[in-house]
Parts: sequence; C-alpha cells; structure tokens
Amino acid sequence: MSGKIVSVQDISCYGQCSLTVALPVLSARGIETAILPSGILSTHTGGFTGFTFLDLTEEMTKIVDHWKKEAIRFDAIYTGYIGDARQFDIIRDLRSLLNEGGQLIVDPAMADHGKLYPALDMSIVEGMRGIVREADIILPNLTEAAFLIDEPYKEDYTKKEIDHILKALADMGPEIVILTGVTDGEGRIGAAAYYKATGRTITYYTEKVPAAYHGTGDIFSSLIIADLMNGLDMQETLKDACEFIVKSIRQTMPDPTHGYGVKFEEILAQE
Ligand code: PXL
Repeated sequence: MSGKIVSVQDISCYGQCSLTVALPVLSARGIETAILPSGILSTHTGGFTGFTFLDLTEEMTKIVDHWKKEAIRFDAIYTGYIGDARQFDIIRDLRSLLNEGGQLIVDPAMADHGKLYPALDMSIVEGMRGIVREADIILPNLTEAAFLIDEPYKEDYTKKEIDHILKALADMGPEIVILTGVTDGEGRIGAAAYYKATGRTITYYTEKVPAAYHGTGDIFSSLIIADLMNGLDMQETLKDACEFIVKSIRQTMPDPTHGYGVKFEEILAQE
C-alpha cells in the first residue's frame, strides 16, 4: 500500500480526537491526506456536556460530486466516527474514487468500555456492520467488536474468545482485522492482527498504563494506517502504534487538567 488517502470522520474542534489527531499523525508520517468531514462538534462527546453538532451529510455529497468531476482519486479511504447513518451510503459512493487495488479501512469508532458513545444509537451500529462487510481492513476495540458481531461485551477475554472474535469479524468480510485492547493474561495489553486468508494472527503487547483517554483509538488507527502505507510489516506496525500510545499516555498522566485527550504532539515531535 502507498499513496494518497481520504479520511472520513468528524471535526471535534476541541478535545484531541478524530480529524484533529488523524491529520497531524498521517502528515508527520508522510501520507498525503484529504478529509471528508462528517460533522463539526464543539468538543468530542466523552466527558463534555452540551456540545454542539453540525451534521455535514449534505455537504459531503456535494464534496464527493465535485471530486468526481475533478477525477480525484485515492489509494485508501479511512473512516472513523460517523454521526449520521445516512453517511454510510456516501462512503459507498466514495469508493468509486478509489484507484485499482485501493482499500477501504474502517475504524468503527462508536463505542468503548462496553458502551456506545453518548450521541450515537443503533442506527450507527447497523450502518457500521454494513460498511465493515465491505471493508478491506477494520480496526475495532473490544467494545466495538462486541457490537459488530452482536455478542455481549466482557471485561476479560480468554485467548480462545479473542480468536473467536477475530474470526467472527473476518467472516463479516474484511481481509485483515486489527483488534485493540487485547490482553495477554499476564497484565500486558496490546493489539492482535488477524489475516483471513492465512488464518494467521500477529500480536503485540505492552505494559498496561493505569489511565484511559479519548482519542487514543484514533491516533492508534492513524499510526497503523500510515505504517502499513509506508510498507512496514504488521509486527513492526503494531509495535510502533502500541508503544506510541503508551508514551503519549505517560506524557499526559502528570497533568490532571488534561483528562480529555493525550499529549501526542510531544511524542510525534520527538521522532
Ligand atoms: O475518538 C472517537 C470519537 C470521535 N469523535 C467524537 C467522539 C469520539 C469519542 O468519544 O465523541 C465526536
């Protein structure tokens, strides 16, 4: 994989998630990134109340129509948080702008810690299931995986249960499933990448840092996508993304006023 991507997710003006983290990460890693913003929110929806939300569904259609006229093409589509279920058809339409061999990469950013994000409902879960069936690569966390395969979420999973989840997700359609929040039974946490064609799973675990922040899933997905597009193998890619997230959390933990997102910029700048 190499080339130009378009990312479809919201702009949360304050709070360090979705496009405000995806763009700097992808740019810093040398990936040209266009954006198709799904909505504009004053903040993200985790921990803030009274946030504003401007739905950009209609504008998205106009943007894609213009791109068609300009014969603009992409090598990958990377989707994240989607605030309105009508937008799944726009993502389908956007696929006509993919170059041959271009990939649809879906981070079904809709839930965490066993719950859907506050502004979302089951229409988004249904829509995500649909787009996951058409995706080449998906990047769910364990909560999103449970919603996608319609099985109850648990706090802890055995290795056998993780293998079942990976296979159930791949059976929905994608060639590669990258599942985050997976633990190794010895107190470490990381990610597992499952290849449908070979049945092979590659894992990487790192120390479990005792803190959770919004936006880390978006930074993780952006790093994975950039690394794969830059030709790193999956083992190096998982290691890079997992260690980057740990460093970003460590950078943030000493600052109690910064609970809404991670200080990833300082880590990116050190590279
Ligand atoms: O990081 C995922 C995300 C993206 N966009 C919005 C969110 C969240 C998580 O809460 O609220 C608007």
